[in-house]
Amino acid sequence: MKPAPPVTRNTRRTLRHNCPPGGVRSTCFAPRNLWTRSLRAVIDVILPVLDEAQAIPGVLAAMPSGFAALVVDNGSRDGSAEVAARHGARVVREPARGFGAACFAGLQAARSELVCFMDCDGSLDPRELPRVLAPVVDGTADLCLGARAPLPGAWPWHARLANRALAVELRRRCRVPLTDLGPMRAVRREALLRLQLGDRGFGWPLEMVLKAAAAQWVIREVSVTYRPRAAGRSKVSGSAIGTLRAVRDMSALLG
Ligand SMILES: Nc1nc2c(ncn2[C@@H]2O[C@H](COP(=O)(O)OP(=O)(O)O)[C@@H](O)[C@H]2O)c(=O)[nH]1
Ligand SMILES: [Mg+2]
Repeated sequence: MKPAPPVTRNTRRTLRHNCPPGGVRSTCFAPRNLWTRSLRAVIDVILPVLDEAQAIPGVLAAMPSGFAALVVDNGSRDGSAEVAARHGARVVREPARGFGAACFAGLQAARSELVCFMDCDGSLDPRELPRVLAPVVDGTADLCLGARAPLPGAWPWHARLANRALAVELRRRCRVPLTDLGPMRAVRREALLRLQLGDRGFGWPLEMVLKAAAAQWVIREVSVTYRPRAAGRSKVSGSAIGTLRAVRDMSALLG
């Protein structure tokens, strides 16, 4: 497969201008009856991992039946890949660094018709995956996100504020009905590949929503519990460097 093109100034302009003027569609591209068979298929769950050796066993143990963990590691130094393999996950090692690079590698390696994404730090409960997947299965959404309902201490205030502001901006620009840009997601694999996401850093989650909206996908969200990470250290919103990188990558997409 050809690598996705980088996000250029032109792509950004296209993203801005392609947001549907009348807002998102209310009927999904996928016909409803098409997905009934997917309920019986195993769903690949793409888990980007960077130094999560302590959290991985708990996350994998909570994976519901019908969902298969696909861990993508690109640079862990704590043996995360080995721990994940020992606990039953399929492991992909991606040489290119970056959060988006890991998500993209997982998407390419996945085999199921529908795929899910989630963080692997114990902050999200895999047992909530079926609820996030359901709108895609029943054909009422092309992309469904878990909107995080945080437990005390789960979310640094600055990250929560930034996320809400981003969701407001998305609603304003693209009329995407989201309150949060959450990491637990469900989507059709081939459709997502066709969106040709180009960001390989922390802009990946935002670019997914922007391009989905531009393609007039039906985007929905369901509430999911957000807990403090089980162990280890935050690489994104809980770290100054991670936050700066996320702001840089997302700002580049919003132009
Ligand atoms: N493979 C990979 N995973 C990453 C990278 N950065 C973050 N992650 C993973 O992405 C998920 C979210 O990161 P996290 O550190 O929890 O960010 P936070 O939720 O904003 O604090 C976790 O599963 C991390 O291990 C990266 O560069 N590569
Ligand atoms: Mg986290």
